[in-house]
Order: sequence, then C-alpha cells, then structure tokens
Amino acid sequence: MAHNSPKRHLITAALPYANGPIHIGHLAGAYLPADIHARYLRLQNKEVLFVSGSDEHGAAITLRAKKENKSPQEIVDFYHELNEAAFKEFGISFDIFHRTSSELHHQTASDFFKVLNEKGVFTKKTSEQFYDEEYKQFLADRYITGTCPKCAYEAAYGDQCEKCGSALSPLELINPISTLSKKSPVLRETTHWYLPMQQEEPWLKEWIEEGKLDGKIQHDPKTWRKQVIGQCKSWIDGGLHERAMTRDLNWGVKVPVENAEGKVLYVWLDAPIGYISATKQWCEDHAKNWEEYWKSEESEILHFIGKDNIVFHCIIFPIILKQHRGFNLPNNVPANEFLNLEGKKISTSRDWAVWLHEYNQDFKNQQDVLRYVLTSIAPETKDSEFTWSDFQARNNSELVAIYGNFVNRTLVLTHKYYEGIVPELDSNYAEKANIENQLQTLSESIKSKLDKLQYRDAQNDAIAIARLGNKFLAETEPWKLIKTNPEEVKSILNLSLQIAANACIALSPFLPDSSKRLADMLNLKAYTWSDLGNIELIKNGKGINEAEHLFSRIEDDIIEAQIQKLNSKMELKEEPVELSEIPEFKEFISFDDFMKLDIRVGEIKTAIPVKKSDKLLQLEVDLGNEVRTILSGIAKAYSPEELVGKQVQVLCNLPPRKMMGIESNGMILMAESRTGKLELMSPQQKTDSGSVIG
Ligand code: B3M
Ligand code: ZN
Repeated sequence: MAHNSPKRHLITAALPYANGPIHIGHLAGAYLPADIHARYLRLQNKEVLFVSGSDEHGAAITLRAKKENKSPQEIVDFYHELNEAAFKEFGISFDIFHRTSSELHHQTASDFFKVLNEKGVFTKKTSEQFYDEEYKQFLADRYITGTCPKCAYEAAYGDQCEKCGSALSPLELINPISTLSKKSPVLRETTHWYLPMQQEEPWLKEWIEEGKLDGKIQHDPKTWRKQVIGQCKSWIDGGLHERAMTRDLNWGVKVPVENAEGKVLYVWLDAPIGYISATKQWCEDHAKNWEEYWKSEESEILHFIGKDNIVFHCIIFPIILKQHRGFNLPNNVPANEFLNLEGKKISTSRDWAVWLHEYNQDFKNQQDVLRYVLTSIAPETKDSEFTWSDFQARNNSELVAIYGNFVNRTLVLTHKYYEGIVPELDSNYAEKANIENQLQTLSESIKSKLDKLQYRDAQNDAIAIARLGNKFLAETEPWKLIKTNPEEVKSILNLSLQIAANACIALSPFLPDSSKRLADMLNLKAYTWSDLGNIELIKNGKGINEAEHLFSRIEDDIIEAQIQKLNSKMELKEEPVELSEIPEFKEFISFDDFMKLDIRVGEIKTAIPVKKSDKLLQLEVDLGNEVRTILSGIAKAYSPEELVGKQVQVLCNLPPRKMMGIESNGMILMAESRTGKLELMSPQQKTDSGSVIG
C-alpha cells in the first residue's frame, strides 16, 4: 500500500446500482474525476487499472422488479447494458465495467464472507427487525424512513441520515415507516451476522486522522478531501456500532453457511468486494495477477465515490479488508459532493436529471463539452449547480471562442502562408522565452493540482494554455504583420503551434476526444505528460493536417429544447407511488358474524380539522335518527369543504373511542386503492340518511 510513487495504481469508481440510468450527478460525483485521473496516470506511462461495474443487488432492485413484473436479473441486465454503453460513448475509459451478478463476483464475495466468518469476525445474533406485513418482507435499511434521533430530520433512512450524515440503524429511527406500504412496520425476529465495528475505532481513528496503519504511514491525510475526513471523524467520535452484514432477501450473494436459507450478504458488504472481483476478471482476461493490485506494497488504491458512500468506503470496507488480512486499504477516497440541476436536487425517481444516454444522443460527438462543463463546476468541496445556460455559455465563450478559435486561426494561417508546413522559429525571437516560461509554469501547476486530485482547478490551468495562445495571436496579429514582417510571422505561428500542442496534451485527460482530433490535425503522433512545457513538439518543416473546428456553437434553440424537456418531465412526473399488492382475502366469517355489523348511510353535515393532527377530521354525521361525532383519518384525501353534504357508509356499532381528546362514535368506511388513495363509498343516488346497508 505504497503512498510514495507507487508502481501500480488501482482506480475504482463506485458501482452504480443497476436499477436506473446514469445521470450528470453520477458523472460529476465520481466517474469523470476517476476517468481524468486514470488518463493522467496513463499519460505518464504508469501501470493503471481502472475498474467499475454494476451494483446489481440490494432491495431497490427487487422492488423495481416487482413493480415492473420482471425478474431482478432482467432489470439488472437492462441497466447494466444501458450504462456500460453510455459510459463508453461518453469516453469513461474503464478497463473493465464488471457486474456483481456474475458468478465470479458471487464466488469472490462468498469466499470473503467465509474467511471472515471462520475467523469469528461476525457475531451471529437473533434480533427483532422491521417487517412489512403487506409486502411480506423484512425491510432493508433504505426502506425504512423516520425521524433522525440525532438531528430530528424527518426523512432519515434506516442506515443513514442524509441531512446530518449520521450512520444509523433502523431501530434508532423515531416513528419508522415502511416506504413500501407507507405503514408502520412490525418487529419480527430474524438471525443475522453482525460486524462489531466499535472495537475497530482506535486503528480507524489513527488511519483516518494520521494516515497511519499498523504504525506505518499509509497515506497523507492532507491529500484527502477535508469533508471526507470530517465525516469519518464525526462517525468515529460518535461511536461506531455493530451492523448486520446479511439481509432477508432472495436476490444477492447467498450467505455461505448452514441454515441461512433466504439470506444474502448486505449489499454494502458485497458491492465493494465487486472492486476485487472486477480486478480478478480483468487480470484473468489479461494474464495478470490480481493480488498485485490489492496486496502489493508497490500498489495504491483510489476509490472515487459520491459523498453518500463515504461511510461504506472509509469505515465498513476498510474494516472487513483489515479483518480479512492481507489486503491493502485505500490510499485516498476522493468523494465529491452533490451536483444540483437547475436549482433542484437531481432525482432519479422524479426524472429530474440529465441522463447520460440521452445527452449522448442529443449532443452527438460533443461529450467533451459536458466533460468540460462538469469539471468546471465539479462539486469537489461543496455542492454545485448545473444549468443549461451555463453549459451553453462555457461552450460558446470558452471552448469555441478561446480554445477552438485559437487552434483554428493557427492552423488556417499555417496553411495559408506556408502550405501547411511548420515554419521555423527564430531562436532569438523576443517572445520565445516568455511563452516558454508561461507554459512551464502552467504545466507545473496542472501537475501539482492533479497530484492533489484537484481536477476543477487543474482544468482551469489547462484551458489557460489556450487563453495564452489566443492572447498571443490577438496581440501579435500575424495576419497584419505578414505584410511588413513575414519573418516574425514564422516565429509567431511556430510558437502558436507549440502552444496548441501543449493545450492538446494538458487537456487530454479532461477532453480526450478534442485532444485526439487536435493531435491528428497537428500531426502530433505520440506524446506523454513529460512533453508538457516543451516548445519544440511540432517539428520545423513537418506538415500539419487540415484544420477542422474543434468545437461548434450551441444555439439558444438547442438549449431551450433541453430546458423544455426537463420542465415537461416535472409537470408530468409526479412522485412515483409504489403500487401496493392487492391484499389477500381474510378468513371466512359466519353469516351471523356479518349480520352483527350495523352499517348505515350517513350524511356529513360539518367537517373540521382536528388540532395537532394532519390526518384526522372531525365530522358531524346525520344518521337519520341522530347526528354523531365521528373522527376519520381522511384529511389527506379530502378537504373539509368537499365532504360537507356527502353521503357515506358508516359502521355504527363500534364502541365509542377517544382520539386527541375527542370521542368518536362510529367509523366512516373507505376504499384504499393500490396507490394508497382513500375513496369514500357513497350510494349511487341520494338516499335517506340512516338507510341500513346489508
Ligand atoms: N451502488 C451506491 C450508489 O450507487 C452503490 C455504490 C457501490 S460502490 C461499492 O450510490
Ligand atoms: Zn440526522
């Protein structure tokens, strides 16, 4: 686990859940910075393995399958293929995009669990877990929401509060609700294998805060994102707890021990092991030894993730790697913050996103534009905002007007004045030293920022090379000078070609497609990072190729169409409601039992909200021979105004019941649809209040 000039670099990018497409938030959060880093290292001829893949397990996938009446495998097959193709077209240069439903992954994760279990790492415990009686399944952490005990945020998940970042366990939530049936779950006994994390605090604290592992320096904490260290410190200082590493599900990696039918590995145990199985698969395909990437002292590991994955990559995964023994821990976990879209949080469920596969279709061969914009606004230290107008502005005023314009002028003038042959640079040309110094200063700055994983600032310095070229041409005006001092024009255009070559190299980790096209135009056959700062890359007397536009303007109508598309989704797309199952029929009852029910038609005379309750309404219901007060939980389905005058079905012979200090006499009968909507059951025609229903 070298941290000084490692020989080998394993770069992992979070395995996206295979139950939805990739969007720009995923790119800005993890995949783009990871790809920039991989390309930067490869440009230095370093040994790099860049892995990711589909995270294909977890309750979310089983629920989507149920909702779409498909098998989980069908769901993951679809999204694995969609996402793999979208990443490829966008230029995310994974060496392998693996998948956790593969046999190799199941075997790897299962063996990993067995080693830990045989070492006695887990504590097997029977405890009460939340169970959704309507869905007949135990609830995974993310399917329980409730009030966070730490910050009172009302929509905390069972495993984590997204507001204060606290790692939670479902039993800590206040007023837990199942996100499936929207009802309170019940507690049922079940047995799971727990990872006791509390005893790991001492070494974790030293590793996170000092970069030390077993007394040796393993990484420099100053190179970690501050917010990553901050979150980890708060979890460790807040006290780590045991966490179940298995779940009651049928979809996932089966728990490889006796009497564990119907149980699988917790997705957050299994998914990070997906990095190992992806490494194994690639090494198998390339006759390499996977252990060199995960166990050798000469290797480093970098995990690129979004901030919601920090606890799993900096606490849980390192614990199981260390407990397993023999594995390196990550040398850095550069987690980005979140990207918002047009003033709102990106939301897969509400379709409020710019989907990668749609971008690739709508902006054919313009992947570099989105790469440039997302890196320019990368949420490296705080959440940031994507807007289509900013996207257009950065393309038109930076990529086209500066970089593209500079390159085009340089190449067109070289063809115009010298038939495309590189003119000689006069070694005494006054501007030579100045240009060379500026290029070398920028090159060093870009390298230092990339080494510190600061991609946004590094790209700024890289595009500054194009700014330098644009300014140099604008100030020297070779198109005028050609009439009076043609010799100087040769030096100006030679230097401009060298600047263009430096921009090409500096931007190639960020904008690989345009750099490839520019290198072709410059006839720059091969280059490495060490060529940066060199002003003799383009050889005198060599021919360059035809000039093509590196970038093209994006006009208002294109942007308008994207904004329209986004907003139309917002109008159409309501919060998707989970369709609840139609409940099983209840047991038979006798006719006599049915005849005991006294159900009548009643007319609602008045309806008022009940103080301190967002569900109850207090109704005065006319039953013909009397008017009763009845409380009914229909405030979310009906406003008081729309209830007055309605005829309803009332179960009259229930004993009186006090709620919120008010006595309720009877029950209004309602139908509950599969989307959870409540409907009153009224007679087809107005009838007498008090009419008996039977
Ligand atoms: N699939 C969570 C996510 O997509 C999870 C990442 C796993 S990386 C081991 O945010
Ligand atoms: Zn909280």
